[in-house]
Amino acid sequence: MKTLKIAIQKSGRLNEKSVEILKNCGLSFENYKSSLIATVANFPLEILFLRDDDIPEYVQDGIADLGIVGENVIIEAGADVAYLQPLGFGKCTLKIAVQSTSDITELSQLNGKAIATSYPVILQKYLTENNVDAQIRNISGSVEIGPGLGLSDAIFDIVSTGGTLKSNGLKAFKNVMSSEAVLIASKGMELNPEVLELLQRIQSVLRAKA
Ligand code: PRT
Ligand code: ZN
Repeated sequence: MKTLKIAIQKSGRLNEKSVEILKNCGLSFENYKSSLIATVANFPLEILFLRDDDIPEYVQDGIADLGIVGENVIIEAGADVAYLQPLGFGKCTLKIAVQSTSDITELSQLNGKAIATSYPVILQKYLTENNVDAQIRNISGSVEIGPGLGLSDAIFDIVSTGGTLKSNGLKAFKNVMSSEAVLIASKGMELNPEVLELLQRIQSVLRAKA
């Protein structure tokens, strides 16, 4: 029997809930923070602990058979993977925001403006669909400080409570996509018997919670 590999986030917002859902499926493994790989004692499965950004590609390329990652990260990576199950955690919305004093109220007012983001692919697709010609500034973090520093006129980022926007003097302007953590598989692995067994266990954990 082939030992499956599942990639989950090593540390960050999705780590704890990803570990929890696997443990609730009855899987027994040590969650050593320093170890990048854990072997499940009672199921043919190994767990790889990775940066979330690397998970879509690992699954697409079959290095990992399964993965748990935010939908936003999969779409940004353009990964070709099978979606098996939304998991109900890591929920957020990707929004365009402007300074709370800004008079921008229509998308067309972003023409010729600069927008800072760590999600250039998702943003470009949205702007193109809406015929907006704006300059995208791709930065890897702390995009919220962009407008205050004069780096950009707007930002495109993940929002959950809205607290970060508020404390940086920003207001949400457009909702572009909503996202949550999802279980994905390499194309072709969806019908593997162990994958199906694990999927069924995850679905019953989710049903018990609902
Ligand atoms: O180290 P690694 O690369 O693995 O992690 P990371 O730092 O890239 O990601 P991490 O752990 O921050 O987030 C992982 C995933 O959680 C994201 O890809 C989303 O799918 C999901 N998620 C859910 C969020 C949030 N909620 C969220 N609030 N990701 C980030 N945030 C950030 C956001 O970027 C902003 O800075 O939180 C801030 C806003 O939060 P509020 O509550 O103030 O609105
Ligand atoms: Zn990341």
